[in-house]
Amino acid sequence: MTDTLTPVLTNNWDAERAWTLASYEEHGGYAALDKAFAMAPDDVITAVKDSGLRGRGGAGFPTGMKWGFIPQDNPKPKYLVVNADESEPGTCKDIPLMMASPHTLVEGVIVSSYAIRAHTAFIYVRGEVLHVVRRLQRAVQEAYLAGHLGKNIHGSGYDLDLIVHTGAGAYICGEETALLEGLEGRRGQPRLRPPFPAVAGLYASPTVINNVESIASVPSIITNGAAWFAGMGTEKSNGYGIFSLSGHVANPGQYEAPLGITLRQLIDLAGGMREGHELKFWTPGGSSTPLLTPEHLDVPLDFESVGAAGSMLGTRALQLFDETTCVVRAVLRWTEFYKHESCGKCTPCREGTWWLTQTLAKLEKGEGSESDLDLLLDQCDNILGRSFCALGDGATSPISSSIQHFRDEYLAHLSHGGCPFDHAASTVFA
Ligand code: L3W
Ligand code: SF4
Repeated sequence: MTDTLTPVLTNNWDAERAWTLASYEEHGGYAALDKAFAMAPDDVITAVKDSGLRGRGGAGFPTGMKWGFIPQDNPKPKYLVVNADESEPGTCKDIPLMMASPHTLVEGVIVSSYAIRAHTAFIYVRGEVLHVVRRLQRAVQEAYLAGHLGKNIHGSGYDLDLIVHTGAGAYICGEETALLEGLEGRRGQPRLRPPFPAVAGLYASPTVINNVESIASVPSIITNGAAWFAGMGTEKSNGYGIFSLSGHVANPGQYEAPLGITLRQLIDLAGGMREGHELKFWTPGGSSTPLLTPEHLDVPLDFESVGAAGSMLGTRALQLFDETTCVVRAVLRWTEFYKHESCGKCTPCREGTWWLTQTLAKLEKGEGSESDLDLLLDQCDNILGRSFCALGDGATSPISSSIQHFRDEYLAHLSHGGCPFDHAASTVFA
């Protein structure tokens, strides 16, 4: 564990015009390319495996292992797709990364595509963030003009085309197979897995899909070596990651640190909670990860420890709420989001998220009775593990965890005949 920051991805974010090719190259950018091209593609995969890098999009699947699943004896083209559809409530790391340093991602795409022997790569960006789309398009154009993309990159004989594709603003398109449906021009709904995309992905060809931060981490691993990356973090959760602090903290923002840092340490680095207030509950990785409380302030923020504490590390979207926030209202707002974003493909999620909002809204207004809490948990039970994709499961996380930790607050709504909180004091979910 550490109480210091390790800026790698965020290192040059404050540099003048950090997003330009000139600035990126001035700070050592694109140096990983020649190093990677001097290696056999399989050796690049081995380096990423040895680094211990695990997917930064929420699930933590080992990146090098995923790349190793690409069947190289399959004659079909191979594709790399970057999942830049960041939409999980509270998650706000990939968009700042792409705005501040789009070339880190482009360089990562080139090295990663070379490793899996892809000659076409896509960055799938959520449609609402036009400023990010424009910045990426400009970076890709600069990279082509400088010979970092296109034919015979750096004289290596390796060719790569990179296409920036915009989504149409559906949260479900962050699910990797729904994203592929969208990329192929169809309605974004998840596909059955297996087959996993590594075997049959885009246009039924072997496809690696990785999160922005995962791919952006690859150049530093190639430049500094697998051992350097593996030497940070914890035994099973190696390296560094961007922790996004939002909500009732003095200095919200991006804090890049080794995995295993605790929320207590991060709050100290962020100047504490807002003055005069105390932490009440928090999400470790966006609203799909079960809520934690001040009891968990010293849990190392790595995949294993957060799991053992009853939640998930997820995207390290640390949303902090102080004692002025009504947990029932917060959970209702998140549940309305899941209801709105449910793609409608499967009944437990499509119908279940509607029922969850009905029951929660009733409780939040202080109507109903204690038995509605059991009804709510029963509704969660009929969604969790019975839905087609992780959206349905995720929708139940804030509800079941809030009842586990804050049952009394739900009951207080019933005895008070409505919400006992002054929402204006909270400033979030007001
Ligand atoms: C080949 C196998 N590939 C697994 C691959 C799979 C995928 C990766 C992880 O959901 C979670 C979700 C959100 N052969 C394989 C294989 N793979 N077995 O490994 O797969 P999986 O199913 O564990 O997770 P997922 O479908 O990627 C991600 C949670 O993260 N989350 C994050 C949300 C983040 C956003 C955002 O805005 N960025 O939406 C938060 O908790 O709920 O549970 O590539 O193909 N045998
Ligand atoms: Fe669609 Fe929800 Fe079913 Fe996922 S769980 S397939 S989002 S309806």
